[in-house]
Amino acid sequence: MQSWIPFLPEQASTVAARVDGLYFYLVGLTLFFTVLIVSVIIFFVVKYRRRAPFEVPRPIAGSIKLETLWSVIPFLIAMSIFVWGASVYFIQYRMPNEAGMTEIYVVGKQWMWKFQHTTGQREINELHVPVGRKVKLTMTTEDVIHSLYFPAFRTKADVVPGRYTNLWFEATKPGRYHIFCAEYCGTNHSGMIGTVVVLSQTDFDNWLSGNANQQSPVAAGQELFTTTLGCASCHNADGSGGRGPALTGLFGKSVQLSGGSTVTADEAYIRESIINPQAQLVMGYQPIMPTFKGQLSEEQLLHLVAYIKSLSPAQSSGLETTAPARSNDPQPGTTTPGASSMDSQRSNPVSVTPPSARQPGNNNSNTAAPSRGNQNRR
Ligand code: HEC
Ligand SMILES: [Cu+2]
Repeated sequence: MQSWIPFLPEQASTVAARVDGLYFYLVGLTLFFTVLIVSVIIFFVVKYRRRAPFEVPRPIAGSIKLETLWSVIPFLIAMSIFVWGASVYFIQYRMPNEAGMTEIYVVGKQWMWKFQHTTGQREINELHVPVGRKVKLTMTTEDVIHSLYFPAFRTKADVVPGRYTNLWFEATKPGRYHIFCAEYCGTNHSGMIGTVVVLSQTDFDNWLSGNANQQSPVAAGQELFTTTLGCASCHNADGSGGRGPALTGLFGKSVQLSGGSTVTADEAYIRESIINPQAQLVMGYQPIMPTFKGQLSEEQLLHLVAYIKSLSPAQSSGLETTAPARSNDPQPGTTTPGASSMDSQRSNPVSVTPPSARQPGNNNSNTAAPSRGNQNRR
């Protein structure tokens, strides 16, 4: 299809052909009706042209048969688009709940894409993935809304401040394909591009081992948890409880909240528990956990989430990309972290976070707007 008309990017994922099929159906329908209507217009213009200066046309009383027909046919056509579209949508956006998916963490930022593999390898504006394996992306952004778009895979999803979204794909052809940001995000939006490099499984394994000297997200999260942030003074590092609840087996479990409601502990819930612990109090516990808002970068938060997930045997969450976040905080990206960390000290009788725990890279957390000033930070 690609070769004779350079109309669409290469089809390089399992959903690409389905998306294109739907697309061609829509284009075909549009062409068919355009041609039909234009021909009928021309035909009628000629056939019913005025032949005499004072000609009066014959009145038409209407036709039930005709009216039913021109209601029912468009209805069926519209429904066929709906059913077909919905089925492709669900295949594309429902996260396959499979063990052994390649997991990748994504943080968008004005104006770059940062990727991290579960084995620790970091990449900027370049992403290496294996062919023929399902890849799950867990994504967020440090500043404004961006949208991660892989044209050759026919898939894209927004990344939203304060929220995790997910995307999956399975590449079918080794090669190099475009990555775009598909959401206008400021001056250099058009430069927020990259390359996804699809490798055979052996090449991918080689690539991974060639870049293997980096700390994995789980290890980084564990370090934050036990030493840097002192979470372990309340939640024991082995996962058993202390002043705070046990975190072993938390991920995927449903949690009883103090209001009596329950919530499933997914990535968004864990993030919220760290950023805004008072928002959803676990039943039977006092609100003594300090907020860590403004003290952690999105990457560090992802590392903590990865570590807490690793304390649970079943890893895949089945989150959908469109799952709404439960955040009570409408725009965490634009709050003033300095002010909230002052709050945290007031509402926090047992502050266990020494000032030195702040990462040097995060000192900017005292400035209000994270976007403009720090674009060269990392
Ligand atoms: C001062 C003690 C304390 C510290 C320090 C602390 N927590 Fe907590 N944490 C608690 C308490 C108490 C709760 C239960 C009440 C609540 O939900 O806020 C809790 C709840 C949680 C929950 C939700 C648990 C569940 O069962 O739903 C998570 C996740 C969590 N903490 C992670 C962390 C992380 C990560 C850190 C370090 C960045 C941390 N905590 C630091 C006391 C603490
Ligand atoms: Cu962008």
